[in-house]
Amino acid sequence: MNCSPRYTYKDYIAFDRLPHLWCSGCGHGLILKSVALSLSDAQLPPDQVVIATGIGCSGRSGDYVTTHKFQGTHGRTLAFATGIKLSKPELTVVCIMGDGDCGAIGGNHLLHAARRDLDVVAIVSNNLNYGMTGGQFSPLTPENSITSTSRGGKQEKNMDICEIVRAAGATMVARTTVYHITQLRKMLHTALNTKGFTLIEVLTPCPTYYGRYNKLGAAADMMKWLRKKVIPLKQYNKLSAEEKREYYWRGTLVKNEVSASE
Ligand SMILES: Cc1ncc(C[n+]2csc(CCOP(=O)(O)OP(=O)(O)O)c2C)c(N)n1
Ligand code: SF4
Repeated sequence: MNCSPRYTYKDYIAFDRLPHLWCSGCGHGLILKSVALSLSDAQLPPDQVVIATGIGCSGRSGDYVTTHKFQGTHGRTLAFATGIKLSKPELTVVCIMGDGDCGAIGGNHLLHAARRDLDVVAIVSNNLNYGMTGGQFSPLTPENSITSTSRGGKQEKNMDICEIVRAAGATMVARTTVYHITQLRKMLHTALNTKGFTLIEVLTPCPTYYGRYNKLGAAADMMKWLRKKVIPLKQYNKLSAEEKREYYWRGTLVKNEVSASE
């Protein structure tokens, strides 16, 4: 008997569209490969999957897949994804959005997608700024960060997109980073087997803008920065309020439903 999987991650990547347009050291490709790996883990036929993206560097992810794809207008991806899922419930819908796309202009759609708790996997590629338009700050940019629109440090408070989506009623909410790539693959696999709305926030480097403006070094240094800065949820919960301002948690914040794989 042949036990090898029918679909490998390569079946979901459009190799004829490469090379991609992302800068060297950008994390968006790692997120895309993790999505492809998790689709192969779930053995989903490419023609049963829709990758829906927004506008931004992360929004170009759909250019490099063999699945169905849809690129919505800036911030509106989840509204389109809702329509796709309602009209074709048999399809697996995965949205890939930037922190600006999903957290700023698309914030209202995010709230209502979570509230409707539709069976959609939403990934926020949080590179802490607007990459495509030149490194402006987004609601998810940490306080005091240097960006092209906060030359003296961002004065506004950071927004915790996971807490917001939890309050809105999502079935699953999780956060990790591209450094913790095995955790990301497992989270995606769980999300694909979960009925209801899932949000996975993935912290990822933008060495070209956020890293350069904040003197975080080259891409490899930014990966070490993610390793240090993003700690397990249990460890984070033991910190004082003051210490928490310096770190992100990673792990699963909410998982309301038993997944098919568990
Ligand atoms: C309605 C509208 N407003 C503004 C823009 C300009 N715009 C294009 S991409 C982008 C932000 C991209 O940042 P993010 O979503 O964080 O993705 P990244 O490029 O960092 O992956 C903006 C403001 C647009 N395309 N459409
Ligand atoms: S500008 Fe930033 S987010 Fe955009 S491709 Fe380059 S490194 Fe990636």
